[in-house]
Amino acid sequence: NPKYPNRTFSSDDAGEAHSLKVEKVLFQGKSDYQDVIVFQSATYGKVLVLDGVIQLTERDECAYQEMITHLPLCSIPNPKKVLVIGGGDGGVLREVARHASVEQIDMCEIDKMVVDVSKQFFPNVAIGFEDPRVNLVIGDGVAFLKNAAEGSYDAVIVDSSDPIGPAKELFEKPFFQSVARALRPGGVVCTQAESLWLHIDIIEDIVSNCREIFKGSVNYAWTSVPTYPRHVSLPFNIQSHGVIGFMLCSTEGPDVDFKNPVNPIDDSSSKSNGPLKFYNAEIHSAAFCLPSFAKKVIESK
Ligand code: AAT
Repeated sequence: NPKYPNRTFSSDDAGEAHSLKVEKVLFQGKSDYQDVIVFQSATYGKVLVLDGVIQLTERDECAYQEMITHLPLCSIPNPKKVLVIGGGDGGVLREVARHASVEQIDMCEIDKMVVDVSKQFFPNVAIGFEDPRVNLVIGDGVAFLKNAAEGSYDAVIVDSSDPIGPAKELFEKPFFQSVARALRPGGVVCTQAESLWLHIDIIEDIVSNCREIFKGSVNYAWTSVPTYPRHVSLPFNIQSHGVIGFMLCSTEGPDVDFKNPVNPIDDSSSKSNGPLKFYNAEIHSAAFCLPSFAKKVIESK
């Protein structure tokens, strides 16, 4: 990656490895945008891999999908209109659907193959597509947001892959500007924001862009997802790292205090979508506590 010359996005030179054993490759395809693989792992169930990067495993997807969704949606009262960028597996939709106040869920995912593969191999994740409030658009999230009506969303969730390949622009300033434009005053965004341990320079860039653009509050949160965010070269070396972060920002308007959730989930959808496995109010607040080395970088921006 020319922008971050010291960052390794390949497993070959990472200098460390936490591995998953591949039992069987179940699907291998090439879409217009990326290589798509599904394999059966020995200990994490089925795994979805895009361009050599783990996107989800059956065992730990709950941590990521619940946190990226409920950190923003539990931070504002009565979210009604929600936009999801990426997230073609449907897991974030499944989580948004737990919020009874939500009336409309738009999703813009670039790659139809991800949606199809998820429906075929990950029915407990793709169940999110069955909610009648969902409108799925297959297209580029950058273009979708450029054309979105101003002030139209209460929350935008950017469930995107890493800043190489089709998701590159989702980490850049013009994209954040169009997110801010599409949000109502006091609206919130939550974006996938890499690992404190591996990508502090990328995080630093994202934070400084967000501080310029979002005039409400700007926060970084993180959680543990054992299989993130590392890379795969079959048949060996399924590497993971264990930590993933989120950028949470609000636009100017009613104050949003992300650290103190105001909108607990009335989990009436748990019958169809299964119970929450990871998220709770304590872990919500705890996610914003940063290690000292990260505080220095993030709070000085
Ligand atoms: N919930 C699963 C986790 C993901 S999925 C990321 C999704 O973003 C993929 O389906 C990919 O096709 C989609 N995507 C990538 N670029 C774009 C774009 N420009 N517009 C719309 N969708 C896009 C993320 C896992 C994070 C892994 C951390 N290393």
